[in-house]
Amino acid sequence: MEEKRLRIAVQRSGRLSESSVAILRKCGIEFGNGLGKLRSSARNFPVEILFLRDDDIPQYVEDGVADAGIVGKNVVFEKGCEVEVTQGLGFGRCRLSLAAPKQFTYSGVSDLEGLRIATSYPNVLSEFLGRHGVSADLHTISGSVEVAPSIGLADVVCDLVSSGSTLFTNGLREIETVLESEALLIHRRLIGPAKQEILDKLCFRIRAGIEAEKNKYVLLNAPNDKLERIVTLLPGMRSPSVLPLAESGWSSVHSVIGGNDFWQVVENLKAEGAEGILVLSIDQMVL
Ligand code: PRT
Ligand code: ZN
Repeated sequence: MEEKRLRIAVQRSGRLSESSVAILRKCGIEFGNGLGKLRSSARNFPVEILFLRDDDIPQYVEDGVADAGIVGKNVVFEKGCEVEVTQGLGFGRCRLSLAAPKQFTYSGVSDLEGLRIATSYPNVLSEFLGRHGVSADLHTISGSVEVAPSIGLADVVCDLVSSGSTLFTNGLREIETVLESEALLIHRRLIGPAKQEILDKLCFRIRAGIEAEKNKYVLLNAPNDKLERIVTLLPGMRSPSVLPLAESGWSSVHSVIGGNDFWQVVENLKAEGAEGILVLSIDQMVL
């Protein structure tokens, strides 16, 4: 009999831990925070959360110890495990980049031919160099890759970068992006129908949360003679809702706008005569 509980592995302690727990909680799943524990069963949804080291997650998912997991694309690609990518989660963004001492002159990947490159990502890097027909001498080290050039261990490094400050403080300059990464939800290849159903429900909720974060809900009042212009500024999901106000000659307009450019839209609305503009965050958005 197939167990009717989906086991999801998340990073126990590290950069992805907080956001992994937060995205599951945002799906309405209630569970303990795993402090000092390896696993936690949800109280109101058929999932069990396993708290593990991120490097182990792809293998555990391939082996079926976990049915699904949340882990960086960089780790999934490096491990090369037989798992399916369910969807990108939009957090934990970083890039795996090649970086060289500031004085290094770089004009293209072929300049790396024969150089010593220190990295914790030998598989992703080999694949990248192979694709560019370049062979280099890779040194696999597990941490503090950025110090390798200054201690004479390597000419160039290939490491994860987010703000770039680690490279900068070590006198290194980013020269090439090897992989753009974010946290991924992954799942095992052969997942039974009961677990697939739970996974589908989970994905539905995750997508509603991600979509909601990309948008804002806007409400405003407008004199009826300005409505036509104002409505053209607000595409909405289908089209904006327009409701009459108690005061004659005025309407209330409700719509959804993209979260990135909402300031520009608000300024345009105000310029066209909108008043009492409210911009609200959206919790979930089901399209
Ligand atoms: O203990 P465990 O094995 O579970 O964790 P870990 O130490 O291996 O991983 P952790 O928690 O450091 O990172 C987990 C995941 O977060 C990574 O696999 C990436 O997918 C993602 N991530 C996002 C990052 C970064 N941003 C990041 N900046 N992982 C590491 N870094 C490091 C990078 O290695 C470098 O040392 O941060 C430094 C660079 O940061 P900037 O901001 O100075 O550029
Ligand atoms: Zn790790």
